[in-house]
Amino acid sequence: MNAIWEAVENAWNAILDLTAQLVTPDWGALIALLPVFVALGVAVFFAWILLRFATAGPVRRGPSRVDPPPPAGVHMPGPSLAPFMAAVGTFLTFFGLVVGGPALLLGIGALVLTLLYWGREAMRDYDHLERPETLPAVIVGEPPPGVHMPGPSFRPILASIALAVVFLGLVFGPALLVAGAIMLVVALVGWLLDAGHEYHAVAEADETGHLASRPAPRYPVGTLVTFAILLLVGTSLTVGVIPATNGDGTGGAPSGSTAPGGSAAPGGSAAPEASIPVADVTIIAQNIAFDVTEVTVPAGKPFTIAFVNNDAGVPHNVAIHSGSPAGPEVWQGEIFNGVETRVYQVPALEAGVYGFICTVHPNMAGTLTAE
Ligand SMILES: [Cu+2]
Repeated sequence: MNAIWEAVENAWNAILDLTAQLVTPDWGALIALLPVFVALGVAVFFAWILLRFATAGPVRRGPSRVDPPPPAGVHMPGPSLAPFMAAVGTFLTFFGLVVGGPALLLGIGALVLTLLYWGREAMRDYDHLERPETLPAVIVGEPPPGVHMPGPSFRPILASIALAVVFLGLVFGPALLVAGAIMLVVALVGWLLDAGHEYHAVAEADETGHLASRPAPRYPVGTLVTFAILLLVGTSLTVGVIPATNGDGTGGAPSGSTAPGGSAAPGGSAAPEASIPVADVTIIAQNIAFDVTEVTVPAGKPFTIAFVNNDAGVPHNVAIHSGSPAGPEVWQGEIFNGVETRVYQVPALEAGVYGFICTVHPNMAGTLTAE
């Protein structure tokens, strides 16, 4: 009896092991195999295409292809190498854009030549076609029966404006990108609705036999105003008129511009004051000198020094020496070029009197008291 029971249990475990591989597969290994699956799919697709070709019946029954004659009054342009040449010219231009220098001139020259060739070919075609005076310069009134012309539309223009803003956003920042995306959605949805109306009108014309052209649209004043507001908001957010970014970037620029002209201490130090981060002590370096010669810090616990280097391109730092500026170094802050502000994290100091100096310029010195 026990033997039978054991056999049943073994069989059941085998079934469980088998199903476990299907229920909880090794996803990592499967994902690593994805390229193989894709390659298999591609191979199957090509095999299928090949099979279709092999089993397809003869398509060309005559000895050679017969060109269908175009209807009267319709002229088909002949075969032309011009598009291929223009493509080569465009490629050479882009190649020149990448490589630069004479290759760019060569590429632009090639493009212009190919386009001129195309234009000459088109002119020859036009001259050969019919004498200009017999051609109607402008189609007056309704198009010929059976031909439907889509009405005029502002949508393409609106979509191009939106697309331009999207590209600006890709260059300048997410705010403009979002504004551009909203504009694009507005323009494209409008376009889609127009196309829908057009389609329904054509379908209706199949019944009635008459299709009235859509009237010229009004100027899209509302949409344009919306676009303008979106652009304005997006630009404001990007430029920083509406504060969304931290003030460090904008604070650094004005202090940099005042530093060269600001020989007077108040004028020079007043500008960056607004952007100095909160710290236990603030020390400003300007004209290769510290603005203070005595600072007091809390003893027995870590503290911070906001160090403002207002000398453009000049390296400064703050280092703490025991006893006096000439004593052995206790701690050294990182040396960096101006104009920049950094907050030093200084480890706890025992109560006492220390000296602080700039490691690069030891004449910049002062007394630091920990208490
Ligand atoms: Cu210095």
